[in-house]
Amino acid sequence: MRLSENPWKQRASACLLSAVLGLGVATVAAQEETDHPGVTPGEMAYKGAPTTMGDVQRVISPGAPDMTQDEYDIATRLYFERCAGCHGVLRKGATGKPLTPDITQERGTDFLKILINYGSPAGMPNWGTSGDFTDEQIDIMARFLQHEPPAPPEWGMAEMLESWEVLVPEADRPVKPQHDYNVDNIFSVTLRDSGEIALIDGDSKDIIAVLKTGYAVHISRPSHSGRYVYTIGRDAKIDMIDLWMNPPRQVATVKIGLEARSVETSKFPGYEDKIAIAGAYWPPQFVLMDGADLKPQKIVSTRGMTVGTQEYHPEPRVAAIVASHEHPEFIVNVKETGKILLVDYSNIDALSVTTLEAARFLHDGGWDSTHRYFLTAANQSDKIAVVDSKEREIEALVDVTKIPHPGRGANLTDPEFGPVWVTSALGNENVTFIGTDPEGHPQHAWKVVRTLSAQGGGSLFVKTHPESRNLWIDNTLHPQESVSQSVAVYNIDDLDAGYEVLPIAEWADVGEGPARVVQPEFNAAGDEVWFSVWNGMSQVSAIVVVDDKTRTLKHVIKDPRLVTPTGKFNVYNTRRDVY
Ligand code: DHE
Repeated sequence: MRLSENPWKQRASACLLSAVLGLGVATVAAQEETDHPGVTPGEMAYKGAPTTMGDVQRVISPGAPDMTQDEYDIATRLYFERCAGCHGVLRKGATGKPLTPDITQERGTDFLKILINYGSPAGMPNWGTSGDFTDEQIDIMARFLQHEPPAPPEWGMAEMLESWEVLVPEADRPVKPQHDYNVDNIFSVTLRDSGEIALIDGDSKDIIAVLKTGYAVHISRPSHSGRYVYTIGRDAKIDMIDLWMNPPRQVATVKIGLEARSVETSKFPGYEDKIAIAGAYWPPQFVLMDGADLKPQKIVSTRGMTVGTQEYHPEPRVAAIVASHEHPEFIVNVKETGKILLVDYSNIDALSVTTLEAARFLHDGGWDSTHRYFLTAANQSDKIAVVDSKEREIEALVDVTKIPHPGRGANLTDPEFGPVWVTSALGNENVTFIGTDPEGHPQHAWKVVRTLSAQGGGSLFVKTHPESRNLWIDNTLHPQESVSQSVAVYNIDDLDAGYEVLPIAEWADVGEGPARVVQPEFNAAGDEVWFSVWNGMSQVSAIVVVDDKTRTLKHVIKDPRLVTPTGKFNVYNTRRDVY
């Protein structure tokens, strides 16, 4: 399956009906003239790639309007493709409001139709007046939402084992690299819409291999040794790639659910490369696997109570996962419950999981420079949770501004405040510095010590490197082209001087298309920074390599095989958590 031709047209799950509850018709009608009030097309494309969920069992609910089977199938598909990302597969509410029959039946078909048609200022797109949904689709959707939500199938051990394949057994793999590439400087690049990754040699900038992987791979994580790369598709398919083979290729694969975003491998001394973990969006669970061949060992459900109000949530999705350097543990973010799990893998048969209470809608995050503290965004709570991985406790919950989105964040030494970890934000232009040195700078630890401005909101990723004096900030989802197609860069030694803007997409010269610039990533030496110029599927995309010291263009990688590149993962920096 392929994603739509143009990711910016996908209007995916952008909080459809997020303001259904409580909005009057007059307010709605007032929005008629604007296209997708409150949400940029970039944000919509970001929030919801079509899901890969399969068929579901039809549920007919008392009190809900009639539907034919065909209508039900259309509505189910539309809902999973466009709404589930915000409202949840089971419609219990995620970052969008709940849409369960007790609420929707009270509103009624006509009210729901108007809201779907016109949208709302709170972020619900005007699906009808924008031309995305036909009148018929709106009518079907308004009736569908009044029925109990259908649940996609579960995915347990039997299904995992069925999908599990060892393509090259460990005994048949090479005992040393079969090529001369510098493995540590290989980049694994997500080719989002073609269901592939590209392995690019960081030294020559040549494409070493393009491999078919899961659907719209989300991230790549190398094993601790750097020999293997694990990729996770949005369809929850993991591919394990042996970088020592010539050319590198998959040696094992398994599907751990129907939707997923995270994969990681063990890093604690004595367990390097031994255990892999992946987290699913659906079913809500994580699974531990053999690091050498992905054989699934233990599945753990994340269904349970939320922090704070302690309400049951039926689909808490697994977001970022990192491997602890202090204990044989994985640190697992559970989005909807706001809990962070410490999963001790030293005895998988008597698995011990410690639950830390953070804040709701945990998303992405990364380590401080000492690799003791894990800082992670609770993005709808506008907080950064800090986990002390040594003491195995929450160290702090730091208030930040609207929708922090760090990726893994950036570590640098602030001239005034000492070691800090930095995040940018989706919701505003703030680039927030948080002190991370409780020993040397206790007065600044876990406080926002500095706030810089990026070019605007819509930023997804920041990056620096211990060898660099620059802090790079993208603005991928900014509505203005001149901003989303360029990056801002600050001099770490003179932060007050403001930022310089580099026209990355212009340098790539890719012709027509949104050409959004996304995710700075350094090479192993820390003297080059790579950016993806992310265009539509039938348009030209590119990777732009910038000389970090001079901030000048060094190289443009353009190749018909580079379809919609987004995330790039340098083997050395990713396996060593350098950022
Ligand atoms: Fe991501 C990381 C989820 C949309 C590019 N993204 C992550 C992580 C999660 C996540 C949970 C952390 C993984 C980890 O560290 O273990 N992303 C989601 C979504 O739920 C969301 C909002 C919508 C969706 O349906 O997937 C989403 N993400 C996107 C995009 O549209 C991006 C920009 C392009 C793409 O490839 O799809 C995108 N996400 C990335 C990248 C990372 C990431 C490049 C890793 C950053 C890093 O430096 O580690």
